[in-house]
Amino acid sequence: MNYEFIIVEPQFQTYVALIRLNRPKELNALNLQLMLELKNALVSLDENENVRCIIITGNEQAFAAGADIKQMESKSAIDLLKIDQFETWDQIRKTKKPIIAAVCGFALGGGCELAMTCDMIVAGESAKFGQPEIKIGVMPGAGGTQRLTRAIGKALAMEMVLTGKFISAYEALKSGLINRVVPDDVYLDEALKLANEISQMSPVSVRLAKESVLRAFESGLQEGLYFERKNFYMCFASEDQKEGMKAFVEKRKPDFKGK
Ligand code: DAK
Repeated sequence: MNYEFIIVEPQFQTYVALIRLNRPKELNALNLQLMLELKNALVSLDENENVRCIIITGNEQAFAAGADIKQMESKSAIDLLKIDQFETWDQIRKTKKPIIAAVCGFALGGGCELAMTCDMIVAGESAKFGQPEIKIGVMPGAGGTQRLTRAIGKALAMEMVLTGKFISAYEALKSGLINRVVPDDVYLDEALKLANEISQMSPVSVRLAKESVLRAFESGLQEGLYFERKNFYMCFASEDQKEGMKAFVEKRKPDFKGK
């Protein structure tokens, strides 16, 4: 597929695909076409049996500085309703394979929301996270008030959303928003290491475990526990479960086939 605003490498490394947001002059501002391309790429990588983990990244200046304000500026509420961008954003959330956001520079507004919609975040030291929509007279619209609050708690989320202040990579790490901070020149390598580690596991159990963690994040405890139990039983319908446990007993490395 031909993309204008993203670069996709389905076999960046064995089992690991890379999507690079690529509007560098606009700090990777997320216009409608970029989001559509991202959605299409994720659907295609999700179906690709040679992909087990996906990394989304930007460049050293920006992961993404938000939705494209120039494109949004003149829109009415009814225009937005008709465009129905939520369908595109929801697809990111629905991706079955794990997605790691490798963030350097700005992750603001929709950029921060995109990173939070991914499953894990690896950041370079210069990363800055923020929901500055309040400064342009709106508020987060792609999950920012919900995901940020659940990830870092009410106090800091409220301050960020109401003042638009940015937090550094280290503050983001301390508050539980991200998984790790590394020097800028190795943030992608570090994300890749994590992706490689996950890719060694059974794709079946990775898929079911991801769904279950998301359910914990997105629902009440009781509902989450029932969901987890169902998916736990389902692991036992896979050959990978037999192989994984057999390999443990036989003291060898498992050979997972995704079946
Ligand atoms: N949109 C469009 N262009 C942007 C942009 C953005 N978000 N951010 C930066 N740019 C452009 C700048 O206009 C500039 O373009 P030229 O003037 O050169 O043509 C170029 O990128 C470089 O930016 P600066 O010159 O401003 O660079 P600085 O280093 O001085 O400042 C900055 C960097 C990141 C602090 C600054 O650019 C900035 O404040 N940018 C805006 C950040 C922001 O407010 N982000 C939130 C946008 S609102 C939804 C889904 C998502 C959303 C809403 C709804 N639905 C599903 C319905 C999300 C909304 C948002 O994200």
